[in-house]
Amino acid sequence: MTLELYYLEETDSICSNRAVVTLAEKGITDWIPRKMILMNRDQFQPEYLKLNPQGVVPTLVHNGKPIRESSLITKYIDGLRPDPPLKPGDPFERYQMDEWIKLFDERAFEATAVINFVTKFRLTVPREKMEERWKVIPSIDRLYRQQSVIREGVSSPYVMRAIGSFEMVFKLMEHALADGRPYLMGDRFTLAETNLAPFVKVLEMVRFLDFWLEPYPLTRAWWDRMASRPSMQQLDDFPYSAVSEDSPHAVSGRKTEPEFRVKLAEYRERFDYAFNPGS
Ligand SMILES: N[C@@H](CCC(=O)N[C@@H](CS)C(=O)NCC(=O)O)C(=O)O
Repeated sequence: MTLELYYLEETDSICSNRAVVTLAEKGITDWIPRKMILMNRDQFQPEYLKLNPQGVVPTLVHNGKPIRESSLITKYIDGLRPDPPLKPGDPFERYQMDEWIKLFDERAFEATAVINFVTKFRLTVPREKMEERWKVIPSIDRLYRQQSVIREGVSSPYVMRAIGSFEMVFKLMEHALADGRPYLMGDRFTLAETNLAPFVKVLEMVRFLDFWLEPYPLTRAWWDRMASRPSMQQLDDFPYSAVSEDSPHAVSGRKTEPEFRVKLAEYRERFDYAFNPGS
């Protein structure tokens, strides 16, 4: 079999890292890395568009057949080998895991991109470079989101929306973890973890995670378990790692933190009643 992964080898590349982390958790090492660089416009090369017509990364290619969409890629990877299984055996539990992954796709993906843009991209990438990028961006959703976040900073409505999304995710996690389970699906580490942990990693990179998780101690402990896994730790060896306090993520996150905390407090005050699982 040949297994190729077209991906971004960057610590904050959330969709690619879902695939990279899942491969590591499965113990699959014989995959062929096809590294992409967005700034070089690799994603719009005709050969790549044949594999991924939307021009987004990652794409897994198994024996010549392309598999797209990061969460579907993780499921495909899990199906390549029986062990270790990264999904529950029971059909209802499998549905519950899929419900988590759907939530992460629908809410946490955009929220993470917004947090990354309102910090690192807004404060470290020259505006002219962003303007150039917007001239050729093929998605109206992405264009409006990036422009709003870069131009309006934390006042962008997308930032409040991102806060709301992660607040929903963390409240649901806190509720699920309340019975003492170490992982979202119980005792077993599953694709629910590999589909969320790379996103939460970005909150850590910009130094938002400690204050954001203050009201969510069980979710904090879940993250500490994630952060100690070799599959996650390998991400710190990639370019754009934020281990150093001088990294672009750490510096831009610290600069944004005071204003961001005001927005987080505002959200909690206005919308706290709105979403309380189990109450
Ligand atoms: N829904 C897709 C989204 C993939 C995606 O948006 N990837 C980003 C990188 S994280 C990308 O390729 N962006 C291309 C660009 O900005 O031109 C998935 O989950 O795979």
